[in-house]
Amino acid sequence: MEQVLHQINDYKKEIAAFTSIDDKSVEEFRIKWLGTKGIVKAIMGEMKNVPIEKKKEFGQILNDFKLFVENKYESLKDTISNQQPAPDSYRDSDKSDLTLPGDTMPLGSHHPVTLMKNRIVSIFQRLGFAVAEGPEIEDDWHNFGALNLPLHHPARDLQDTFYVQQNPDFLLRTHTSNVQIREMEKGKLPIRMIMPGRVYRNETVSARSHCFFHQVEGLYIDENVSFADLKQTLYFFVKEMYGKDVKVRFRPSYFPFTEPSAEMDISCFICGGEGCAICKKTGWVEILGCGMVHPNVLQNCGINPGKYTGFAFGMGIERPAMLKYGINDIRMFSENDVRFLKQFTSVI
Ligand code: 2NM
Repeated sequence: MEQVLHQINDYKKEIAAFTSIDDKSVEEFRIKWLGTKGIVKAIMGEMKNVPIEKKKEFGQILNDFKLFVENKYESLKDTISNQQPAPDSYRDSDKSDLTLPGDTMPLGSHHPVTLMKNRIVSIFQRLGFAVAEGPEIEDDWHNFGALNLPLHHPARDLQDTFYVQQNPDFLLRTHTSNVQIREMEKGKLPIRMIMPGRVYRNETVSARSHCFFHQVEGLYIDENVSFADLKQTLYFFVKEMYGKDVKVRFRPSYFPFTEPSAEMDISCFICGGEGCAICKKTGWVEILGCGMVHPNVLQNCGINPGKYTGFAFGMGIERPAMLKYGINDIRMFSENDVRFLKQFTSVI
């Protein structure tokens, strides 16, 4: 028993000297002293070896010891929970590894239609074209009338054009030419502008065509603008867009708003002109329509066709984007499937 009393005194010294730095060491303290296999439990076991007349005295000592350990444990817990968390990260610098790389930021991406539009627009900007935009809900005059489309032209048909149901004087523009008309009406000449934007056609949606898509149109009006200017401008565009080895051809065409009118093909950039599915074995791919602005259109916008001439052109954005990025269904562009969109991360 003498021995046990000595032991208890040694334990008390050890416990009194103990300090903790964190939750973990406090828990280790509890397990060591107060756990089910701990020292306090073991010492209590000594009671059975104590002679009956000493039990009261010894029991008191053991109880005191147990209380002593429990109080220490409670005060250790208090010290830890009273420790304030560091108010900011550099107070923590002894625990943080400042040489670690920072967290990566999630990157967004540009939509492939935006990517293609930006490529087209920036080529014309380098030639001095400014960018203009206009309304997608338009009146009949700016979408059709001013563009020399006769009243019963099939494009005006409900079959092809979305009219606003509550007020059929308004429609969803079928091309961005409405912006050209609005710029010409302002009467500030010369005009050298390109007009990118969304347009709407009442078509059955399929993998190849959609009821809305995007266009870039261009307009250049000044004194003495000729078809040669049109051709050289478009040659420059094709060279910048598709490379210097691509061949170009113009085919005569018809649009009510241009005279003469043409469609422009480039040698197939998939097969190089050998003939493939993209060019339908012709070796040529149509990329845009163009022409000299019809004198009636100039007149409609208050521009004197005896003094001024101009050229205009228009091209779609989705089809070249599909060819460039290998997209085989036009509906992908408007489904907003993140798995599709995030493939364009870091593309500029
Ligand atoms: C095209 C093709 C040819 C065009 C003409 C005009 C305007 F307003 F000046 F008359 N704007 N856009 C035009 C000409 C558009 O797209 C295939």
